[in-house]
Amino acid sequence: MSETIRHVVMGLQSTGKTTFAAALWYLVDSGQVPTSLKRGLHIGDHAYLERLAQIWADGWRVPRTSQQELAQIAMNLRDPKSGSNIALKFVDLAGETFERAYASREMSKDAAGEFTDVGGLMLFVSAGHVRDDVTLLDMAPYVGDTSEDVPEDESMVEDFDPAKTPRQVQLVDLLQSFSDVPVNCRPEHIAVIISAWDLGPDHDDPQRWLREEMPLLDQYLRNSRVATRVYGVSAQGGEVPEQGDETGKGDRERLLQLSKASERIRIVGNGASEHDLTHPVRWLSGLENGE
Ligand SMILES: Nc1nc2c(ncn2[C@@H]2O[C@H](COP(=O)(O)OP(=O)(O)O)[C@@H](O)[C@H]2O)c(=O)[nH]1
Ligand SMILES: [Mg+2]
Repeated sequence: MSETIRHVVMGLQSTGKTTFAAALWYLVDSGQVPTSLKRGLHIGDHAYLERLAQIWADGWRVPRTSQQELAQIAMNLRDPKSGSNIALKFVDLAGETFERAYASREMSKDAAGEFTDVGGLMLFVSAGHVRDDVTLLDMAPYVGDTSEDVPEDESMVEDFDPAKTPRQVQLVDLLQSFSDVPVNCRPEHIAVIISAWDLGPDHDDPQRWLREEMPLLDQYLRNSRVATRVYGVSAQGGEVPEQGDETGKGDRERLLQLSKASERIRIVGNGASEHDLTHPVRWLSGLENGE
């Protein structure tokens, strides 16, 4: 049997990774709509994934995951055309883990080990986050002359908080430092997944979104030797409430009316068919050539 191709899913907190895992599992498990990859060999304990997929199918937000829980998310997929087996592993950089690593340049061996010898990387960012890279230069036209405003009182100066570093800066730093020893994360392909695409722009060009909203990350990826693609994904299909919140806010009722829950899912870019979340995974695996 052919060797398993291994990919890692990563992104800062709250970028839609768990929701994507739940929707992807539901999609391949239910077989309601055609997908390029199918559910693969059974690995590990699926109970947790099944629970997440059920919460997703019932139209609730997936619960926030602890670091331990997320480490359990692993999924096998199979390419029916080539017979290849593909393993997807979801790694959550718990806010604290990464903030600490960003500032201290230290990371646990276990966490770092997840990124060694990966074939492809799925990198999550969210279209639902407000911009976090406004600088003093952007603000200057609105605040007038600040050249005299050097604070004399030390208590006026705030300490540097790595958590407030713009997300794209953290991601570029992460990709750059992980590519080197000791982590040696050198994927052949990177698929950038822009989640919450339903909250995103009024166009359907995820490449353009990345260029306009995260220009630093965009430039970094363009100038790297790694083949990169950008997809926009709405794994929830809209805004849904926390489990048990019956106030009827958001899009839950509309979403529940669709007879096939898989049809809530939307993915755009690179010729993916409307609901097929496995499209980027197949490309990451180098299985798209020769079609
Ligand atoms: N509108 C919308 N929100 C989403 C979508 N996917 C995830 N979210 C929201 O984004 C937040 C973070 O999602 P989650 O999957 O927990 O992110 P994680 O921390 O990366 O695992 C949650 O509030 C989700 O409800 C989507 O497709 N559309
Ligand atoms: Mg999560």
